[in-house]
Amino acid sequence: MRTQVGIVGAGPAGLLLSHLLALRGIDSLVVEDRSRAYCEARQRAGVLEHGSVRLLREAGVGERLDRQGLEHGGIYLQFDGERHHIDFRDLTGGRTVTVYAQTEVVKDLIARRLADGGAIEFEVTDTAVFGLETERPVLGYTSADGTRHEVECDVIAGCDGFHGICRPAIPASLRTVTEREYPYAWLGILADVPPSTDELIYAHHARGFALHSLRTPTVSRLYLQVSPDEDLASWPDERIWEELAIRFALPGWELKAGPVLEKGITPMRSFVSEPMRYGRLFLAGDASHIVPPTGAKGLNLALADVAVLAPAIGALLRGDERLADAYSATCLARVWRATHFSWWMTTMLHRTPGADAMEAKLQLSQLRYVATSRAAATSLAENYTGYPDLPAGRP
Ligand code: FAS
Ligand code: PHB
Repeated sequence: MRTQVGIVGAGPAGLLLSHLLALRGIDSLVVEDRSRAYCEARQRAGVLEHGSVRLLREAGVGERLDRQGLEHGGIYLQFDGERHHIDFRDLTGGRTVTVYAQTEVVKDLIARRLADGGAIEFEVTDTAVFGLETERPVLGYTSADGTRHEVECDVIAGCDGFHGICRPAIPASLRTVTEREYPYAWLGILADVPPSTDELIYAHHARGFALHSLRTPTVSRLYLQVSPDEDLASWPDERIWEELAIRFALPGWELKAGPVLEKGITPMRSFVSEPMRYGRLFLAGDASHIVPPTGAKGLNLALADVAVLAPAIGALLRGDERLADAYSATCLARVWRATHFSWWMTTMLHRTPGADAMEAKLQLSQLRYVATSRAAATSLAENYTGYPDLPAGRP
């Protein structure tokens, strides 16, 4: 078998890349080890940056996003018994974010690829990539029916997430990993209850961080800081709602509770593996970098990587390697900006277990500065809505 671009992973990065390549008349094959249903139901991100919305819209896959996405003009920061609105529109000259779950982005992209006759193989096993230093790299996998395939490609895109096989295919001697694990995690719930807020609330509290997000006008998404080794079984729904109510408590405001549809614990780390290219292998998204979800950046970084990768592959296949040579540096500039912002939001809002009194005092001072200084609030708004903005133009 043969294809121009072999793509490992049918998450947002792999699926959008396949679509952007198809818009350029470039054929690809996506191989995914999970089922379609699993990929479409996997609860992850919820917020799209201004540039991501435009990218999906310009790529012709934004129709449902425009109908069902919830545009938000800001967020709330809550601390020390106060809740402050950070007005993105006012601070950034009109930029906003849109609440539209990653599950919906994945559904839209899978539907469009299949409608366009795109090749996606779900439930594969034994994926392997080799010959990466040659101009004919090979993508190997065993399809769901047990058939072994070795597909000759011009390029391979490693879009297989943090636990994938592509990053390790780059020789360790050529990889630089910079990482930090945080001493806390997020316990997240999806709840069948209308949100108690119009926009997201990021709450600093002595007992730990809490986030009130949402999915639709009738479904809420909330998170609370727990320890990394927390036992989910020790958090029955009632306890979760009680703890959230404590952390969001504000006179005259009430948190509505309801049936919990899903719950899970997500560890938190900052992780960057450089470079993002090795010969004819290009990494995109979580395969190369992970950010703590406090800055709502992970999904947006994945989309931004492939917005750079698609034209780079197009030029490479026409014999012009300049964009491909610049791919890693171009993406890493944005990755490190988002990594810093996500670290800044995380360390400002989370209570480090065993920290001294100084930490909370410094955090509260920082939060008050952001809530009262236009310059500081503009920095948060600029980064949260997406900095640098994705360039407009052909996706
Ligand atoms: P993905 O991990 O989404 O996709 C990789 C795909 O590759 C998966 O479908 C996987 O099954 C497949 N794969 C892996 N190995 C393979 C192999 N050997 N062969 C074939 N296929 C293989 N980001 C936010 O912005 N906000 C959040 O709230 C948030 N919450 C998160 C919660 C969790 C539990 C996790 C893990 C991540 C969260 N993220 C969040 C980050 C997340 O949204 C990622 O940034 C986003 O999924 C990145 O997309 P991809 O790079 O496509 O990777
Ligand atoms: C979400 O809605 O899942 C979400 C929103 C903002 C974040 C993290 C997660 O920072």
